[in-house]
Amino acid sequence: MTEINTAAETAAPHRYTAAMAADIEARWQDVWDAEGTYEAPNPSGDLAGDPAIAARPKKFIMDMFPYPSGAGLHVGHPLGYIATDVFARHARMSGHNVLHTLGFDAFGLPAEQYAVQTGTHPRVSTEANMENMKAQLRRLGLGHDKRRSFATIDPEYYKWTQWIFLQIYNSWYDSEAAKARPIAELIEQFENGTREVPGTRAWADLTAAERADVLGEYRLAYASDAPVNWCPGLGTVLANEEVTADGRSERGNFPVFKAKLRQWNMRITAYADRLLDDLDGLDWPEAIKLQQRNWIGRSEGARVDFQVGDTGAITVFTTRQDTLFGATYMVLAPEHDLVEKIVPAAWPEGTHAVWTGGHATPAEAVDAYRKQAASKSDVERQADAKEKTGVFTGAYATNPVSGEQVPVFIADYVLMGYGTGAIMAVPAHDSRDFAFARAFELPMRCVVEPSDDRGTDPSTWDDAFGSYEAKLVNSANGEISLDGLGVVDAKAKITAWLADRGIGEGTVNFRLRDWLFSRQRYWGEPFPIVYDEDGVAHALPESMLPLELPEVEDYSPRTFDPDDADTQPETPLSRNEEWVNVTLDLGDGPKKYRRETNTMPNWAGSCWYELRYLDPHNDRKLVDPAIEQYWMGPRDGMPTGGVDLYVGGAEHAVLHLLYARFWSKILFDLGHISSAEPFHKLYNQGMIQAFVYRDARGIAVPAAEVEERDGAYWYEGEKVSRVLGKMGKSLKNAVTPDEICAEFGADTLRLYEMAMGPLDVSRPWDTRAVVGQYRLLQRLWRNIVDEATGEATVVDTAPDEDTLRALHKAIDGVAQDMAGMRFNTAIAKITELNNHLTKSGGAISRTVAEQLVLLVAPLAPHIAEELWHRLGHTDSVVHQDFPVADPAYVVDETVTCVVQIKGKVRARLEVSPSITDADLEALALADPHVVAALGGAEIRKVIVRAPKLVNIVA
Ligand code: ANZ
Repeated sequence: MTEINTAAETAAPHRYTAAMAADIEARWQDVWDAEGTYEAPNPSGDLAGDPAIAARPKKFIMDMFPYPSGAGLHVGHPLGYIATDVFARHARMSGHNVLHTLGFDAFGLPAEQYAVQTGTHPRVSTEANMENMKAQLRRLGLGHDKRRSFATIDPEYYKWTQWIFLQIYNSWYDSEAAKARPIAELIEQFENGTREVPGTRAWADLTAAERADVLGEYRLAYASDAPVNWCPGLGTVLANEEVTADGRSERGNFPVFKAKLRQWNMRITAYADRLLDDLDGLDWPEAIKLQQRNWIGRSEGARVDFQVGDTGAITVFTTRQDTLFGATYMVLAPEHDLVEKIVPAAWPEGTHAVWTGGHATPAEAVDAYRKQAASKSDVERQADAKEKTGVFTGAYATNPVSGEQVPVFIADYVLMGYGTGAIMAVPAHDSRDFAFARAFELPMRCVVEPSDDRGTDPSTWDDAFGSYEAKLVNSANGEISLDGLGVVDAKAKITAWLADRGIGEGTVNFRLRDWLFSRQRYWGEPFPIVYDEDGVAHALPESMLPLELPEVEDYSPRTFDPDDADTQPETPLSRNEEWVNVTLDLGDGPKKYRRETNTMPNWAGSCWYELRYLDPHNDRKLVDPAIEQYWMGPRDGMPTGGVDLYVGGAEHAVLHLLYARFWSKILFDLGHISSAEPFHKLYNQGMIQAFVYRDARGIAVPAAEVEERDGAYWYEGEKVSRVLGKMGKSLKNAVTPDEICAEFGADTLRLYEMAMGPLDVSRPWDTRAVVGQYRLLQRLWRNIVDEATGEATVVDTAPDEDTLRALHKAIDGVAQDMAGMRFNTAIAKITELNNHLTKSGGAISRTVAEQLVLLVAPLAPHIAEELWHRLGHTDSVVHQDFPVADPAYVVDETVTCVVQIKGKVRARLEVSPSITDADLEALALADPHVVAALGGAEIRKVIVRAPKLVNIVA
């Protein structure tokens, strides 16, 4: 405790102190819980309540829910929770039915890593962590509807996560209708012949396994053997979104390799266009929209076929089909299937020595190069600065417009997972191709005339000329000429020409890949899938959900040497024979099955949790349609519906937000919900940063024990350096909300966090500054309560004009700030009003006191509730109407100020009655009439009598 609580307490037993705050806060939290103060009624169902409240306009205000981490909360974590709470309280006081609650995202790697490190079962450690966090959060007085809270690990919750998985598994994307449809409708089309069955045989002639394979090509959740990101260090595969730009795991920072493993995927690529298009209607920060657009990465271009003798054609994807005449060689990704087919037995006559890599045959060269490429990540392979490597396959292809035979290489700068895994190389106009062509002494042809003065001979250039702002040259054969056209027109012309001849077509390519959906971990939702004796997958019927995660002794992931790419994952659930091997009746009598032993990724549970908040106890549906429609359905300005406000960190720009949007769209298509988007408005709060102090060795020292002296920082007598960084245990600078609540109370903490600056800006924590907000609450208290008796000191006489103006200006400003989430300026206005009342002296009017308390209520709800009751009310402040400003007192009253020069009136100014002498003097001297009258004469003296008179002696 600091010196704030002194002996003065004895003289003033009813002063607002930390002890008093603790008492008030605990008392009201209990009352709120007991009375269900924050419960928001649904229009129907088990959470239906007062129909008059359910008839109000609704607001669904949500935070990104927390992981129950072992470290507990530091003061940075609740910044967003406090902000949504203030916003929700204001919305509630402004006539809305407000849904605000918080659950826990409790499956997944972080919780599991913690369990493994501490040697406790993840359920035990996760539940303990949740209890701890719940207590920490409760202390903050957050107005959550607790009936709606849950954790993603609750079987009643993940039953529906599994159910949604089955919906996705049992649907396909109909690209004509541009929506998901039940797989049964596809089967019907195959059966009755309205859709052709891929391959040569009829549906009726296929075995069950063959049918399953065909359907697997359509299902929105499907198993595939495509190369995946394998992370031996974590012992699991990862989604592209979980791999960093330098090819390592986002969690743990281990190397990630490409490996062919059979894994579950979600066909998110089917939704690429809709995920892009619907961004336009969302009220999200532009930066986040841009990140999603880039991640989806829509590229318009063309596919073009290059014939390889009579072996077949190599299809390339290019965004610069206009440069086709300049394609002087080709490159296949080393893993491309065509490579084996085109490689000849021997090097063709006269093959350039640099192209062979010193190998005796093309097959040998290709083999050696493939091995080398496999050990690199996609990012390493694509690094611009890196020297280009590759090898000639021995094959040539025909450029379809120039008719030239161009050599075909394999090189790691071409990726298998993008476009067609093959490119036409245009070294004169693409930098990577330019570098490669230089290294391998390949020809270059300029087909877009450089707009600078480098000329048209690429052999004299330093780099490719890649600009779009130029005209085509050297691009004509007997049938088509692009010469003289701009890039855009040339593209259109060549694309049509290729399409006419059936050797190309315009196409759109996406960077987005399907979402790798299985993990080799214990702590996740089990898949509701079993395999029969032929290995054919079967969905469990809804009646068998939830499929509970078995209690096991050995839940640890099998991890490997992080650098050993040749390892194979082992799922913890597979060690559990009794659980894995089961006899089930799936409708055709009891049979033996083997369960899927992968688990879902931690993103699954957060893909749809907003929906469950709406109707958390429904055991027949994931959400009742009428209830979903009420809280999230489309409405004016929200054509795709969604949560009214979603607050969280910007780090979730792609992962969680993209996955959740994808699931919403599927559920929407299948008719389960009316909102095609989960989150209408997104807001990213800034971070609370903290100073990090480091000793001479660069090691962080405990921030709380550092002293400031003579402008320097000292720890145990040693000078330390100070920089602003993240807050956290590892940097020894974490401050917990518990400490601050103990020292000042939760209301002070709430006010301080909201007052620190604009919500979306990062700000440094400064424990010494917290006391400022504590003092504000003390002054507020003293303005209303007698510190000797504890009684309210207000009087029933009407406030004076000045006070009315101060009050209504504050009301007006605070209301606007609250709606605009500018809580820092709202606090400044409340402080100003409170100071005005302090200065006026004497008891304040009851109406002023009451309205002040109502203004404070969203920000500091405990002290507001206490003062409200001390003012004689018996109902909660939470449900009072927020004050409304009387416009008559809001407009600034002005007075006319006369400006005289040498005794003559030269100007009249309309000014505020409270203007200072200095401001008034400045205003007068800047007035154009005054400037003109002075005509540059030297000013000898200015006499100011604010607000009415300025006298200038020149
Ligand atoms: C010829 C060309 C000429 C290209 C030129 C570019 C400039 P975005 O915009 O990202 O979609 N490309 C295609 N598939 C590739 C793969 N699997 N691995 C590596 N590169 C690939 O990029 C499309 C361009 O990237 C394509 O257009 C292709 O090179 C290359 F002056 O084709 B271009």
